[in-house]
Amino acid sequence: MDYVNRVLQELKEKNPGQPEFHQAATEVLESLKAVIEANPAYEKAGLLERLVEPERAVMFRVPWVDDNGNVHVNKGYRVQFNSAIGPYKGGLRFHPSVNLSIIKFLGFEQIFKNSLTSLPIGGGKGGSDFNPKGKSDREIMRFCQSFMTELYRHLGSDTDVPAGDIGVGGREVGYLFGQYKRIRNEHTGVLTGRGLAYGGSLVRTEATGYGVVYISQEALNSKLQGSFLGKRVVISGSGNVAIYACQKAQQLGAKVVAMSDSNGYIYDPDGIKLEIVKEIKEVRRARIKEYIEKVPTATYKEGHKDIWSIKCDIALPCATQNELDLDAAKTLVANGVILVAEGANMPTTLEATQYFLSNKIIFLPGKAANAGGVATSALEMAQSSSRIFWSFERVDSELQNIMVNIFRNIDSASQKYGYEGNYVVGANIAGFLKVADAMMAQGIV
Ligand code: NDP
Ligand code: 2IT
Repeated sequence: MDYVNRVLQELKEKNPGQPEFHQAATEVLESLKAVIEANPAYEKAGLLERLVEPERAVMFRVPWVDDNGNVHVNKGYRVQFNSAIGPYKGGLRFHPSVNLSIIKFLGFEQIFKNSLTSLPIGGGKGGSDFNPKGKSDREIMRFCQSFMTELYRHLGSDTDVPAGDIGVGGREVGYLFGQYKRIRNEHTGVLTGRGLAYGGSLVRTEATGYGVVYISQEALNSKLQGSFLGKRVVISGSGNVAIYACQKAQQLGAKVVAMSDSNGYIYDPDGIKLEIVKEIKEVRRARIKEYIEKVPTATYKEGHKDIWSIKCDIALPCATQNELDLDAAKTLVANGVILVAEGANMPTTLEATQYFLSNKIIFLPGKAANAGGVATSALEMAQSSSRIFWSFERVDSELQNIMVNIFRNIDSASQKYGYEGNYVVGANIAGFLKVADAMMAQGIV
């Protein structure tokens, strides 16, 4: 059995019951075969065995008291996966589905994504099975304070720097930061996605969604001499990533016709009115279904998966993992989709990914397409360290450059290794090589 398959088999044996982690590791390792076989030194150094084992994983109790005085206990996680090229960096997810498998898949992906940004950040991820839906502000605050009361000892602006993800946005980062500062008596860049009044960066809120569109625009331009102008776009989700992907796509002249939340999706053939979505989802944290009360010409359907049945040129899955399966991919291709870019982490199943690739659809995997968020987090870290903050235009232009360069790097890696146009292979190889160089240089650690 070859080295890659042996490591994958051992990984599955040693980590039973972690299907999302197996899925992410399988996708990455299988696409690295060409570089692994060309470099026997990697096997001698046990590089892959080390790469798939987190440097550290902490799991902890998060007790909190609700508004009625009832005690609750949630699970807390932080997986510090790889620090070869910089401090651990990656978001925190608060969602009832969170478990060790999900945090490990996210942390593993983050290693290669962060490497692709070209900035000095390692990979990590954390979160909790806490469900923020329906909780009061004070409950959210007490939960965040309890979560940080354990997590703080594992963090530091040069050690591990968390940020947001599903269920964790500006409000949660604020409460987490307040508790960190109180315990440590230090005002440092230990979390990103902070408010502008206390060390945050302009554009961080918009960065992931904008980045998805910037890299898609570059791919359309360089491969098809095309652009977003006049394109029909479907975006799943209506959270941070989806909203700002919609905003940038609209600014570039696209018509976004559908968005969703975990209950269902809205279809607005005249083009989504984003201010209404923002008011429902950002301000009131309500259900997207309410959109049709404001826009009677739009329709709502229960169940979020059918959103991919809507005809579009560009599909941007921006909700969650495995939300786009083989059936959805077949429908999208039959309806003439030309580009799919993953705003979410691993939204496309392995079978659906293969289907897009074999049908020559431009497919931009999450670790490239959604890297704009963490890249801008690294720009926030740079601004915090220098204690000087940049204009919106400066951060936005750095973000655009980073996304264009990521596309060029994954495109040239795909060509160099004989997989032209396969950006899954291109992104995995380009992201891996820098991490591998750093790990080889640092010895068996
Ligand atoms: P948010 O919490 O802001 O929004 C998540 C959106 O996805 C909501 O509309 C939510 O619906 C929907 N959603 C969540 N879980 C499910 C589910 N199980 N099934 C269907 N829909 C679901 O999160 P973000 O926008 O920040 O994150 C979205 C994706 O982007 C995630 O995969 C995240 O890992 C990824 N990502 C985020 C980055 C960031 O900077 N925030 C950076 C890079 C990637 P509802 O309102 O009903 O819960
Ligand atoms: O998946 C991701 O890249 C994020 N949730 C953002 C991480 C970060 O540190 O900004």
